[in-house]
Amino acid sequence: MKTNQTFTMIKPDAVANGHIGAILNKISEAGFSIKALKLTRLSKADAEAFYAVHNERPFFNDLVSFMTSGPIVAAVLEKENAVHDFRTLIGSTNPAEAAEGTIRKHYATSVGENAVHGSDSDENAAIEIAFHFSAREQF
Ligand code: IDP
Ligand code: MG
Repeated sequence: MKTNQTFTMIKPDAVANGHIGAILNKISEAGFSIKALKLTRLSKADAEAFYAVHNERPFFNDLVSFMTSGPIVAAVLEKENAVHDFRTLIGSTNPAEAAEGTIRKHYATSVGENAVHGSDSDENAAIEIAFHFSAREQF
């Protein structure tokens, strides 16, 4: 399994608020290279499958409806210790608890509408990358 890649989405809130460029810039400045990238939109079935681990949580329906509310940017990012370092770069799930300088501190509006996704393990990064990108879309 690769340990130098992670998967991210710029979520519908950040896309709608015009933050795609600023967030990609922050990602590049932090030393990640982009190995795959697309503007796309999740269907309800896509969002339910992607977040299946949360399907018993009280916020699940809100999460699926938010994640399907508009386009997202999906990307594969590469760097040493990609999963860990990207979680540090995005900050806590709740932007009120996110550290200064993190993407969520700057661009998230609430714990639900929190601007970006980042994989939480190498295993999930591989699953999430395969969910969104075919082999020929990855460089
Ligand atoms: P993460 O995105 O930081 O890994 P998770 O706990 O995996 O956070 O939750 C997945 C997503 O579900 C969050 O990014 C957020 O959009 C949403 N979410 C998590 N907790 C809550 C909550 O308490 N209320 C509303 N939405 C939540
Ligand atoms: Mg998570």
